[in-house]
Amino acid sequence: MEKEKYYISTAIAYTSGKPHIGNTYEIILADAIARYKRALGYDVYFQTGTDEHGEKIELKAKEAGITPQEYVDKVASDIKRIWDKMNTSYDRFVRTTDPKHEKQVQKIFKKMYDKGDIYKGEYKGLYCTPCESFWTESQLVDGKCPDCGREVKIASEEAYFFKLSKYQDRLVEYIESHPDFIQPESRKNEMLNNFIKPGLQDLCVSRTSFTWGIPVDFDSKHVVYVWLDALTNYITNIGFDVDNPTDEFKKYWPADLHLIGKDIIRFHTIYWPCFLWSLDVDLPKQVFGHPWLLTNNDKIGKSRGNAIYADDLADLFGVDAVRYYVLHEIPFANDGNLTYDLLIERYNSDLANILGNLVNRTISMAKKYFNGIVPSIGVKEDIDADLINTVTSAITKTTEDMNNLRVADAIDSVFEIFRRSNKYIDETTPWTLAKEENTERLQTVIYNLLEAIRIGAVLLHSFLPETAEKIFAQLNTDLTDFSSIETFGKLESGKELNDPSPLFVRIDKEAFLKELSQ
Ligand code: ME8
Repeated sequence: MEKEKYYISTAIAYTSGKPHIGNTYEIILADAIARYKRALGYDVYFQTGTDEHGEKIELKAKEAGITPQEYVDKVASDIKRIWDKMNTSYDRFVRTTDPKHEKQVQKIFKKMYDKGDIYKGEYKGLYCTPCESFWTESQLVDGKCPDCGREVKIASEEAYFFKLSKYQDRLVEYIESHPDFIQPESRKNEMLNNFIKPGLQDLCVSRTSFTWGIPVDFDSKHVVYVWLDALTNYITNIGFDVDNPTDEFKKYWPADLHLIGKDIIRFHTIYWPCFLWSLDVDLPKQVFGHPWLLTNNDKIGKSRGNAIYADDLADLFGVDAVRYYVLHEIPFANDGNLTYDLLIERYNSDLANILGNLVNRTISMAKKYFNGIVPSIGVKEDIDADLINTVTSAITKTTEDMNNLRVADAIDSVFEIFRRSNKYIDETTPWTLAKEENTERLQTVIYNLLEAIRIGAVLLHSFLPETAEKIFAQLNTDLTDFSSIETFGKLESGKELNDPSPLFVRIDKEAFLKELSQ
């Protein structure tokens, strides 16, 4: 049977500078979802990449004394390096300076123009250069850009406009009749009430004030507005063509999920649907605007001097510790907070204590009591059923959470298995059973613990792949896919375990922070 497809994308990151941990959170979140869907049996296509045009980048390159292309090549490779370092399993890393994308954007612009959805006019407005956005007077906050708080300038230029207004009623109707299109729900109301219903103005989709962009091919002093260029990445890179879309496009589009940050929901749920309708293309099934990661409860910003980078954190704590922290600490709809202090606390309590100790203790006991051979089930007691129930319901709950994009809840559901297993050790006290030479009972206890750990690791793999693989290696098992966890008890008795080695070594917080501040 052909697998059901699942197309997930992240935003494409600006190549204005190195991405901070907030930007990196997004690719890790997408990765956990993509891996989980693959584990469930979907044919996943996972796309990410970089957004490389615009005035800001042109200025940055000038400051650096290099060409914009040299500048974006450097930053894009840094972004890709970080995505790779964080062990993200994207299928394609796309760049908006790819000539194939550029060609398609020109064709798209022309098609919209020929259709009458793009027309030539004059633009006068308040423009925020860093955000590449025009604003109306009423959208400003204290006279400044509502997104970044910086000065805006009056800008006027001959420009092409896209007829957003034409699609306003259709957009309201669509959003209201597709309650899952914008997630979380609160964002949907914000879009409808604050942006769409008050009235959509036609959107300026070309610029003449700088040159680092895709030229409008029939009027080359104009470059295409960076958001029209950027948003179309989702279709151009899977083979969209205005005349002749490829089979890949027909297979994967519409995307199942555009995963983006809450600050760019507006672009994805207003401009993007209207652009797609103009091209007679279906809309993506869902746009999820994830919350932000803050540091010390403050927005992370390159210019604020408080940027923390994922690769630095990974060097200090390990890739999976960083993945765990960001996935666990940012709930579905509320911002999460990151400090070294909090990260070390989570690391010690969840990774070193709950998970690391459990695996280490269990394998060590199996070594000690059974020479490292997985025992078979002996005598059962009621308490076993409770452990097994917890494991079974955690599997169901994790999948439910993932289907609802509640990734922080899902990882917590997986940890429920590890917490319950630790409790099971306290309840059954295997060392007493050993002392009493109650081998039959001890066999069951150790078997159940090993199997609970294996099942936990199968689920954990989407979130902390490297850790899960280390656990599989210690358990010496090939039973690592979802079909192996349909029932409790598949771990093969008689197999020899490998030697235990600590997964996460406890960190001495005070000493660590002291050293860091020096
Ligand atoms: O917005 N916490 O690129 P970008 C979590 N090029 N997520 C954050 C964040 C934070 N502190 N700060 C930013 C762009 N993000 C455009 C996208 S898509 C067609 C074009 C998220 O590099 C942000 O919301 O500024 C966005 O989803 C992603 O990081 C890349 O941001």
